[in-house]
Amino acid sequence: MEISTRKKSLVILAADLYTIDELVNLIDTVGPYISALKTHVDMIIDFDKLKWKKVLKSAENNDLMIFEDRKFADIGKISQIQMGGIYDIRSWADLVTAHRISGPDIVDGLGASWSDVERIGGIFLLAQMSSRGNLLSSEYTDEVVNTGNGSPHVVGYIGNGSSAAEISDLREKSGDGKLIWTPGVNLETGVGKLGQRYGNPYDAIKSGSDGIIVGSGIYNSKDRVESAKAYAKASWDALIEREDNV
Ligand code: S5P
Repeated sequence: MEISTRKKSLVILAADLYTIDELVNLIDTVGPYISALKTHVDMIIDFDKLKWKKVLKSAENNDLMIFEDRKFADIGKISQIQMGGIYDIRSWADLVTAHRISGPDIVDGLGASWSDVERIGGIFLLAQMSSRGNLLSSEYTDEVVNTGNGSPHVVGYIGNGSSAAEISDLREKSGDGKLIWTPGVNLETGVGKLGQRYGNPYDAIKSGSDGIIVGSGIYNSKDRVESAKAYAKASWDALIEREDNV
């Protein structure tokens, strides 16, 4: 939120591109208008630990936290080990996503993996999803919030950005102590590819989201800078209006 306030942007960039150079180019282009960088490191076809440092450097230069959207889901002990491995996520990610499906201990496993390398990081638990037909029921969301609100490792929740009603519901359940970040937002709302659903970024923030996760809406647009600015403005205007109404 401090970075968001400095940049007047609640945009988390979903940088879903396939090569390190493309990624660096995208970050350096829209960096000033976003507040965090979301990666899928296992999508990168030319991953190399040394070359990856270019991405980390670019994120640092642009004042961005790094959010690896690995969606960990295994038992606590295995998730802890998976934070290492070939990508060594624990050594560079500030934030990661995790499912609550295997039980509450996954959050301690992930927390321990950062301790293993003397770092601290935060977890976003998937409380809702934007894709149609997902199995994250309202009762499941309750369990996610129970775990998350009771854990110092969990800094927030992923909510369904395509539905203002679901975001309000999640905000009511989670209270004010955790962040809600929402994918499934696009200035052109509607249906995306392969079951992705979209809602409006302004509506998402007005309903209680603290960060909009935007991918194709920025990297697929003809003018990435203008597009990133438009998402930043929509998100910031909505936050100001929301806080004015409190
Ligand atoms: O429910 C979800 C959770 C996530 S983290 N729905 C999602 O779409 N995401 C992620 O958000 C997804 O992995 C992708 O990186 C991004 C959405 O991309 P866009 O191109 O649809 O904006």
